[in-house]
Amino acid sequence: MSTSQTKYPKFLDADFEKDISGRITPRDGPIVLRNPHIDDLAEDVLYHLDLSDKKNDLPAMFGDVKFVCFGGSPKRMEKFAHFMVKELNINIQAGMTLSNISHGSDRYVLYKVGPVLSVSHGMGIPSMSIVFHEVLKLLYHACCKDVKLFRLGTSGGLGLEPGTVVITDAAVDGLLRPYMEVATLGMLLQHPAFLDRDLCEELQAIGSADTSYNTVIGKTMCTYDFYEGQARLDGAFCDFTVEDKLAFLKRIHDRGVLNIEMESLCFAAMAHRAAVKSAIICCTIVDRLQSDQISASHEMLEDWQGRCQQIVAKYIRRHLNIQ
Ligand code: R2B
Ligand code: URA
Repeated sequence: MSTSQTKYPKFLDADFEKDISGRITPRDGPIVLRNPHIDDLAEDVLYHLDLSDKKNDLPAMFGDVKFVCFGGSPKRMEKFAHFMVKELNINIQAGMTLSNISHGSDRYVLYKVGPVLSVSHGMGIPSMSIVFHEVLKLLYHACCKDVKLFRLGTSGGLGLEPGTVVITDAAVDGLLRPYMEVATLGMLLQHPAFLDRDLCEELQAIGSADTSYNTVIGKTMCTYDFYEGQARLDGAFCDFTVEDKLAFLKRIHDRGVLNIEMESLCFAAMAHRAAVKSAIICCTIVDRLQSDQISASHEMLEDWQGRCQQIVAKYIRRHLNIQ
């Protein structure tokens, strides 16, 4: 089996605008699927979301969606949905309540609050990949336009005070490579993980208005593991020394990596491939140059995660002209 990079077959090369380096320019407009097979399906079952383009009227349910906010934990995304109800001044009538639209699947949660979807993605690239495929198809079937995607998450920071907000301008893998490698038909395909610079800067400007914490832009390293993959000494296994760990973390820090988490590469690569504007905004919950263990209190963690939610909510309100 070949492990070299392979060119996409012609039919997948949708005519998105690209710059000289091959970077697809993210753009507004309808969601385009780079898959000619979808329209041949008699029914498209979005299995992990418990939705289908035949059994559900997806344009009626989701046609007005403009912002999709992803986050790891189902509880956190439920909380974010309730937070957005307040932020968007949505009036939930007596006897009505927000409900998890994907409750029949038990894999992910999906809440809709006006034009905002709040979706959980679980932990790691495989889990992120599944929900991203299905959410993108959902947006396509629903004929959504001008959609922006956000990942709100937690991460380990490098030389940053815990609670700092990091906005990712490029996601890299554990070897500092700026693409996600996917084994496809026995070949390794490389999908570049670029993000939209304008969106990064707008979010940073919003975050920087609150001077009680720092909001910074930089590279995010995405790993396939929380422990050895992130140079932790406190997993069940470890074959390296304290010095090895620190030398690695300092080396990646010198190359511009500000934080480490587990989904950015997939999220950025899939959004880039779809030419959809997207951003990754994570709080740091530990300084990895100081510690491996996460020992902040529950209240502290909630407070730090709330910072990302508030920045994204302010962005959404601004773009919906809500004062
Ligand atoms: C951040 O936190 C999780 C691991 O604790 C993982 O999903 C990530 O990216
Ligand atoms: N999430 C990660 O993946 N790593 C950390 O160190 C903290 C949160």
